Amino acid sequence: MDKQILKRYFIAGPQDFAGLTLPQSEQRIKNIITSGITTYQFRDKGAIYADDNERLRFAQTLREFAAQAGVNFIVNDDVKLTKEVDADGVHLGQADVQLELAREFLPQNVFIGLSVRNAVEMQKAQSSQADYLGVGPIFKTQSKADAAPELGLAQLTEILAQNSLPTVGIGGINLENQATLKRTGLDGIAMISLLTQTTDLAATMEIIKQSW
Ligand code: TZP
Ligand code: MG
Repeated sequence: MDKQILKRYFIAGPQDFAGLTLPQSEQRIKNIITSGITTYQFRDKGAIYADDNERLRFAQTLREFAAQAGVNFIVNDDVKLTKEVDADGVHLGQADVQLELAREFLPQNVFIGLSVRNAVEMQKAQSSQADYLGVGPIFKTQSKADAAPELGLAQLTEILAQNSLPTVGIGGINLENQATLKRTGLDGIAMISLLTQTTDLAATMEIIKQSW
């Protein structure tokens, strides 16, 4: 896996656009996909679709849009959907389907990301079949209700010292702290609210691009 694709990693699903309809969320996600990100992770939580078909069509539309924009498309949690939309990768949490099972189920070229929340998980991840890691939350986040305690910069630096896999940082990343993270040895930053809630997407991306 080319770790360059982790640089500007955007995560979102309809739940991240409160009060918007599905078509409106789709348009917002498309705008962000073409704003300068390198990877988009399709992460949807909760029953927001009329049925499974609507969900599949929504994911498929974004997958095709991302491909045309030259942006990598990763599915959160769902290995079946990953296969159905022919995604570039899947991202798994510690409580999701086992990495080994996902590897068996998916085509060889599909890469697998794994969430790491602390030093113990970081240690274990080193001998796993993960292609890349997502480490966090680094700072306090409003976007994940069941998020683990934040690591903070000192602990992040400490656990990155025992890591040799491509890694993206996540959780509470904003315009003030994103540049600092560059010095921790991360390969990229994963963001929800920084991109979904900005009032000036182009200007926000311009600033991010100076570091990442
Ligand atoms: N996993 C750990 S923190 C987080 C996820 C999905 C949410 C990140 O969202 P934000 O808005 O960038 O803090
Ligand atoms: Mg998960």
